Amino acid sequence: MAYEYIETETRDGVAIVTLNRPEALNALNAGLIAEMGAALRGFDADPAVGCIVVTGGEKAFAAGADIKEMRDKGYADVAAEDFITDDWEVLADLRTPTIAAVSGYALGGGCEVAMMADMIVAADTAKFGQPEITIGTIPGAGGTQRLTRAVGKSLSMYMNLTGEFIDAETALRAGLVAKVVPQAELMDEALRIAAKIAGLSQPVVRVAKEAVNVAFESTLAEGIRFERRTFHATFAFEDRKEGMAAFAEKRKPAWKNR
Ligand code: DAK
Repeated sequence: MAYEYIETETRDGVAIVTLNRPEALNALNAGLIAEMGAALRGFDADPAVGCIVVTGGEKAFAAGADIKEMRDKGYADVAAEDFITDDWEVLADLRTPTIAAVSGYALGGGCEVAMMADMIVAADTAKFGQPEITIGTIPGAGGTQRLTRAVGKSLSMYMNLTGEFIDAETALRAGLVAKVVPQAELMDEALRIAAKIAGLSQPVVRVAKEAVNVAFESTLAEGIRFERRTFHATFAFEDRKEGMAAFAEKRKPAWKNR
C-alpha cells in the first residue's frame, strides 16, 4: 500500500513502520497518525508478523503533534471533534510485540508514541521530552501518565513542568529505554531484538506481553494471580511441551505457534 507520511516493509517476520515526514521532523499530523494506525492494525492482523519496529529519521523520531495543525483551533473545535483521538493509541493496543527505535528528537506526541511501544531502543543521539508546557498546553497522549509510570514522579515532573529534554543515557538510567546503542547501530540492534522475538513461540510471546501489561493496571496481588494462572495456561500450548523437550534433548525447539 502507498502511504504519504510513512514507509513500511517486512523482513523475516518483522514489520518496520518508518515515520517519513522529515521536512517537519516527523511532526505527527492527522494524516500521519491515520496512516500509522492503518499500517499497525494491518501488521497486527498478519500471522506472519512476529514483531513490529516503529522508527523515524536520524534527526527526529518525531518532534510531536503538528503544532501548525493545532494552532488555530478553539476549545469548542477540539471538544466537538474529539481532536486527535482517533488512531492515537493504536500502537498501545496491539497484541504483536512492538519496539520503538528512537534516534534524535522524541518530543511531545513523539515521546508518547515511543512510550506506547513495548520497549524503546535508543540511539545515543536520542532526546526525550514533553515540551507542551512551553507552548501553553499539556501532554494529551500519556506524557503525564506513561512517563510517570516509567521514570517516577520527580523526573516526570521535571520534564512536564520545564519542558526540558533528557538525553539517552538519562533515559536509560531512569528506565524509560531498554538499551542505548551508537546511532549507526540503532536499526541493526532493534531488528536483532525484533527477529529474536519473532523467532519464539508467538502465542507464548503474546501472553508474556499481556502479563507484563497487567502490572500497569492491577494491584500486585491481582497481577501475581494473573501471572500464575497464565503460567499454568501455557501448559495448554504444544510449544510449551516442545520448548522443555528441546531443552532436555539438547536441540533447538521447532515452534508450531500452537
Ligand atoms: N509541529 C509542526 N512542525 C514542526 C514541529 C511540530 N511539533 N516540530 C518541528 N517542526 C517543523 C518546524 O516548524 C520546521 O519547519 P519549517 O520552519 O522548516 O517549515 C521544521 O520542522 C524543522 O524544525 P526546526 O527548524 O525547528 O528545527 P531545529 O533543529 O531548529 O529544532 C526542535 C528542532 C525539535 C527543537 C524544534 O523543531 C521544536 O522545538 N519543535 C517542537 C517541539 C514541541 O513543542 N513538541 C510538542 C508539540 S505538542 C493528543 C496526542 C498528542 C498530543 C496532544 C494530544 N491526543 C491524543 C488528544 C501531542 C501534543 C504535542 O506533541
